[in-house]
Amino acid sequence: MNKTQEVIDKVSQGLRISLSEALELVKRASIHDLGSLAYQVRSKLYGQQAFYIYNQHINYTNICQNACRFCAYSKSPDQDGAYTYSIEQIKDEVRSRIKEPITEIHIVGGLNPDLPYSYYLQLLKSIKEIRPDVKIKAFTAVEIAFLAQKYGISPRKVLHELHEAGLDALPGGGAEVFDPKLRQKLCPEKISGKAWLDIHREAHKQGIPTNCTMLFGHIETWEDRLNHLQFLRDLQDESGGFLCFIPLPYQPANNNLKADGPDGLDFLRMIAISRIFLDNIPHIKAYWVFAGIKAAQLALWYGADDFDGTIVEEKIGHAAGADTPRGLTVKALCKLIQKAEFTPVERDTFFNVSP
Ligand code: V47
Ligand code: SF4
Repeated sequence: MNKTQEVIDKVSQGLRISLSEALELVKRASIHDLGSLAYQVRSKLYGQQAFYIYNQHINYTNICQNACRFCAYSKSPDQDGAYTYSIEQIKDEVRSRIKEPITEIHIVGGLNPDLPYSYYLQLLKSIKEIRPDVKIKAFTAVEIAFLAQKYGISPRKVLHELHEAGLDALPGGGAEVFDPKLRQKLCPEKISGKAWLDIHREAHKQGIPTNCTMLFGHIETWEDRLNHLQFLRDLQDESGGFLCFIPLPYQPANNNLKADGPDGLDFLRMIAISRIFLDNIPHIKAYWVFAGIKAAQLALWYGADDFDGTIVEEKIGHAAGADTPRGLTVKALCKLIQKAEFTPVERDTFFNVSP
């Protein structure tokens, strides 16, 4: 039996594969074999269910002291289009959709040195006053590290205080690719991969679940991608706090990184190997905003089980050229999932499904 078939058999038997076996699969298995294997794994877990969430995105500021080369969203304070929402403006955003049955508000922003620490606590508290039942998934590990460093508080205390103020989960952004040499080229000012992992480990310790991501399809190799996944799998073995992995396809417009972004087959291979390799992370998200709606539908057949949500209104991917809508209605989202021959199932932030 050839080596690729041995690895396929191992996965079919529900066994964990090593990094070198995963490399063998992505490099040698046909897209059909890889997809059908990942589909087998996802359907053992969830059958034909595909999850979605009724959510709202708020990007509170685009002012950022970092200048990641792939980022088209960040601005310096004096640049045209730079903005920061006041707490009142955030409250208005939340109130403007109060009649909709939103269950999650997803909040991320740039590293704006002019915002006081109290802004972050107030933001969470104000939202919870208006919508006590909503879950808030906010602030990437990069924002947590920024607050800790700027205000001389440990990341542990920052997480604890934000949690007390209403934070329910952390989104997975800021992970990019963990390899230090690549990070130096992509985002030299950003916290290291180790620091990103340490903050997620600490969040998990405090009972705050988190998501994880990888930005792919730019200058990295398959070896870099799988090393990144290995770090995530190892931390999950230790702490168990990751809910979902989101491979983020690089969007190439309006930024300083000269790369094309992944094509459709590369995207599907990435989704499939994520489902196969990350055997301890419950969910794999096909983030339709970055992937494109049609590729996200296909991804459900290649190992993904989550479609994210209604969003309204995404700014980070769209600044970098994403040509998807800025949001979708629940009706449209469900129709897309059904047309892909899956059953839409609404979930909350923690992937609980209402009976
Ligand atoms: O951290 C920035 C990435 C992330 C580009 O946790 C880019 O449920 C592609 O993390 N092309 C933010 N990606 C988005 C994110 C996310 C999105 C949806 C759901 C969740 C979740 C998390 O976007 C950033 C960065 O890695 N990003 N620029 C770009 N040009
Ligand atoms: Fe700032 Fe995040 Fe953009 Fe990097 S990716 S420049 S940290 S907003």
